[in-house]
Amino acid sequence: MTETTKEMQLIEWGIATKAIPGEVESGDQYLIEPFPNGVLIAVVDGLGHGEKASIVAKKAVAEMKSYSHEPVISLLRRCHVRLKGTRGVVMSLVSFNFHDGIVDWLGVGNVEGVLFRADKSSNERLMLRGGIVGYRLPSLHEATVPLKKGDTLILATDGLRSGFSEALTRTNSPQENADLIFSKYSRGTDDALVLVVRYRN
Ligand SMILES: [Mn+2]
Repeated sequence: MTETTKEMQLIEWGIATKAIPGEVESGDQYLIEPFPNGVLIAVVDGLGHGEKASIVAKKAVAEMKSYSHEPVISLLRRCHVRLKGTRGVVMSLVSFNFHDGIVDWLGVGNVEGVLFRADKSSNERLMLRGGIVGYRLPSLHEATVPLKKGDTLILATDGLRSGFSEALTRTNSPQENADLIFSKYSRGTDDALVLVVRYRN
């Protein structure tokens, strides 16, 4: 067992994604990368769509992969520096810290994030700030909320209509929920991606 395999076993996740009709490559990309006592989860939407957007989004994902243990603000700044001179991306970053039982999260642009409480207390919504990573960053403030077993995170790009989180069904697996949300809320006019991650009981 590698050092961070146990962190991946603490989560269960599902993904549904599709490129805009007529394109093979999608500008919507994601990352799930463990680190000691945690997991970094990110969804990146390259501006525009198709191959050119995909190349830029994959650059951001590759940049974060080696530094998954770092605070989300520093990861976002790394991506900003790496993507200077490109068309840029919007992105949301979520860091699960199992040791402290917290989530740190941060979003620039419009990749929406919702954290569903297993205990059915009110859900948390990721605060998004306007900007384009690689071009112009807003002032960055991460938010921190508690993380408990059974909580479910949903991240979705603007290829899905808002309100997608209403489709979440608690008895479904993350993959079933990703497929359900995608089928109900995908616009079909842009690259689209929804990622569902559950902290196992
Ligand atoms: Mn988009």
